[in-house]
This record gives sequence, structure tokens and C-alpha cells, in this order.
Amino acid sequence: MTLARAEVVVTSRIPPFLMSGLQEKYVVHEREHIRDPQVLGRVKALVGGGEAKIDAGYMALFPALQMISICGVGYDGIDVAAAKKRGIMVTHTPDVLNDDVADLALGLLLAVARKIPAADRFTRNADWLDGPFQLTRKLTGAKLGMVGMGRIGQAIAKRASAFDMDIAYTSRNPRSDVNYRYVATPTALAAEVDFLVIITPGGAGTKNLINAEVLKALGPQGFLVNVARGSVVDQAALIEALQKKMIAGAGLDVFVDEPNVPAELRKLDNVVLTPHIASGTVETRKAMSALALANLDAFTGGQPVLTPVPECRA
Ligand code: 8YV
Repeated sequence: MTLARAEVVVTSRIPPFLMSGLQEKYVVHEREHIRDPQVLGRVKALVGGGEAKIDAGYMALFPALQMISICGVGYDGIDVAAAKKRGIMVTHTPDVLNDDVADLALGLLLAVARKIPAADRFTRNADWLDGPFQLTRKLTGAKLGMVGMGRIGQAIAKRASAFDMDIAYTSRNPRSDVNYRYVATPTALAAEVDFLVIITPGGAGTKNLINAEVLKALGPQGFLVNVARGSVVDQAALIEALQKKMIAGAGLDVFVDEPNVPAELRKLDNVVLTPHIASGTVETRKAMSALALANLDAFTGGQPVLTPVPECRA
């Protein structure tokens, strides 16, 4: 497809680096402002972030739609089957964000184990005058369970190895390209580890994968870290487990209904909460933006896209 200044719709929040890149080469419309049926008929591509929601009904608004470029590794909000049915190419931005997500996972592990945010508040509030901060938990040498062992999971495990952690994992199938011990189910894995890190894709296949049974198995000395998608963890069961101290604590970067985080979660003192910032560094968002734009440029230039989602690979 070779188009002069193709018309695209930005369907959800994207990094400023991507917006400026789009505006240099394309006619850019914003989702909430597009009403003119004639424009709808000219739109060739949709662009959104990893949390973008694009279903068959929305795609049907654009009869000339040929491509969806996602600035994110996750694309669980995209009805890829519906896109494929119409011959619409879907691309995402894997790999360029692996290090950042893995770094934040280690940051959350340290934060929950050593209660760093609480120690900061303790010091700022001059509570030290009343006595020492509580003892916390050691991360080095602890048992780590990884739910998911894809590219980001492997980056997390590599970092955890530097902390001499004893690493095991669970996933749909054991991998032949990693040396970590495989455990068949999340429940069995949770029962034998101190820290459980969630790094699976989102979507229907993993919805509530981490449920009350898994949390019970993790137990009162166990910690959960989620840098995947909020949908992977039964959030109501997690809140109850935290409230009843059925688990020791949690570090969460993702939530079920972002940016809304339940008050019951926000007021707990055994959680560390971050607002979906895992890939949120200048360097990585620039790299994601460049890749999302390169996919769009390739497609509109009649060239093969760089990173199609697996379901759209030839
Ligand atoms: C960002 C993400 O939230 O890559 C993903 O799937 O969840 C994060 O990197 C988002 O994609 C940025 O647009």
C-alpha cells in the first residue's frame, strides 16, 4: 500500500514522541473528535498504546482500515481475530521494553521485601525518634517463582539470578531454551516460593489465572509482584488476601480498571503501588514510539512490517 499522507486515528493515549512522529507524516485524527463519515471512510490505520481497546465494532467504523499499530508489547484489548478476518495487519512493539519492565519488577521485589516506601515515610515523619524501623525480608537467595517465562520473564530471571535467587517458573509448556526449573501450575509454584512474579500476556487466556487458591498457596510469608496485566490476577481475591494477611504483601504496577485503583487497595500498608510505569522511561518510550512508527511507515510504504503480532505473522 503506497499512500500520500495516509489518514490515521489515534485511539488511545500514546507517547508524545509517537504523536509528533505521526503528525510529521500522516493526517492524524483523535478518537474522540472523529465524527465526519467521509473521514471515517478514508482512515487506513489505527494507532494506540498497549492498553488500547479496539473491537470488531470499532473497526467496522473504518471501511478502508488496513492496519493497527500498537505502541506496546501487550495487545490484549485488540480483537485480532476480527482484524485478521478483514485482512487488517496488527503490529506491536516487543523486546525494546524488556529491560525496563524487568528493572521495575526487581524494583518492586526490593520495595515489597525491604518495605522501602514505608521506610521513606517513616524517616520523613521523624518516626525514627520513637525507635527503629521494623525488620523486613531478605531478597538475596530467596525462592522466586515466575508465572510466565517469555522474553520479559527471562530478563527478570536474569536479574534475579544476580541476587542468587532460587528460580522456578510455570507457563503453558516447559521451555527448552531456559535452565530454570519448571513447575506445572501456578498453585504448585506458589506453594514453594517466597516471591511470585506475574509476567504473562493479558487477555481471556490468563484472566484471573492468579486466584484465591494460588494466593492461599503463596501463604502468609509470600509476596506477589504483578507487572503483566491487572486482568491476570483476581483483584478482589488479592485485596482480601492482603487485608487478612493471607499473603505478606504485593507490588503492583497494573490493575483491573486503570487508572481507577480501589480504595481498599490504596489504603493497605502491605502493598507497593505504581501507575503502570514499567516501560515508562524516556529512552524506552522513544524506542517503542520509533518502532510503532516504523511499522506504520513500512506498511504505508508497501514494505513488510517489522514486528507483526504473532497471529499476523506470515
Ligand atoms: C505501556 C504496556 O503501558 O507495552 C505494554 O503492553 O503495557 C506498557 O508498555 C503502554 O503500552 C504504553 O503505550
